[in-house]
Amino acid sequence: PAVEFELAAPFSVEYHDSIASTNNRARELAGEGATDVVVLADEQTGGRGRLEREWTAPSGGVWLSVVCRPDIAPARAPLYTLAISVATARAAREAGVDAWIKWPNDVVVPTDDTGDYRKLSGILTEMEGETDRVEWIVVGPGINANIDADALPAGATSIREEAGDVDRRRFVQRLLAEFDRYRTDLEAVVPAWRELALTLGQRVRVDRPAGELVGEAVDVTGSGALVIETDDGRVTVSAGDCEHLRPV
Ligand code: BT5
Repeated sequence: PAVEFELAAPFSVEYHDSIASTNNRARELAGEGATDVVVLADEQTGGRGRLEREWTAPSGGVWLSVVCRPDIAPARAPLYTLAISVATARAAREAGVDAWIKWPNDVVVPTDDTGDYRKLSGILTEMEGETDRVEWIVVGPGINANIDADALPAGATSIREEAGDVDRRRFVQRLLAEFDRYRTDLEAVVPAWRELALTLGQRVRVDRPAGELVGEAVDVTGSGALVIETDDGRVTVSAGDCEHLRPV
């Protein structure tokens, strides 16, 4: 059964020991008109990644989804993903992890200086709305917190593996405070994001429905799209068009 408690104003929290997917529950609440509600779970049995991929979410993680109803155009919604990745990376750093952001939606820990990394967190952002106005946005970060690496897919890491267990309540508190600060000051998101970005300056390969792209990641635009310098000039890729990005 869900337990409700106050965590970080202005958010109220609905906590579940186990749930299929916090994003599914948050979408349900969003449909009922809820706002500033955080659905938080210890374990997910049907966690979702982007593009219908699976998200492994055993007990000990921080699996949460925030329901927001901002008065913004849908084109600015990716800034919510960047904002929560900034908040996640900062909270992870405070827990002692060498956390960096990999565009568009991962928080990772570099393994060496070749650009290789392990994934600590991923974000699933979903929304509904008209062409000119967002109805609701659900921002769902999943963070491998107090979990052994062998309970996670290859290429993943956790706060436990990197720095030892974290107080999850404090971690969530910190994450939500940072997120709240940036969602109310969207202009500050991209500058903050740049400071934490592993991707900028890297030579990357991006898989898109329109085909593969190789070049140097040079910047993000004001709406969170990645600018890549290719042999044929600069190309901008939105998060929605990115199936996969890896350093090459
Ligand atoms: C993501 O998708 O990275 C978004 C994950 C969002 C999960 C959160 S948890 C709270 C909320 N409720 C949900 O149901 N979802 C959100 P994507 O970029 O598609 O990456 C998915 C890929 O990451 C998978 O195909 C695996 O390769 C890998 N993966 C799966 N589980 C992982 C984990 N726990 N840690 C690291 N990598 C993982």
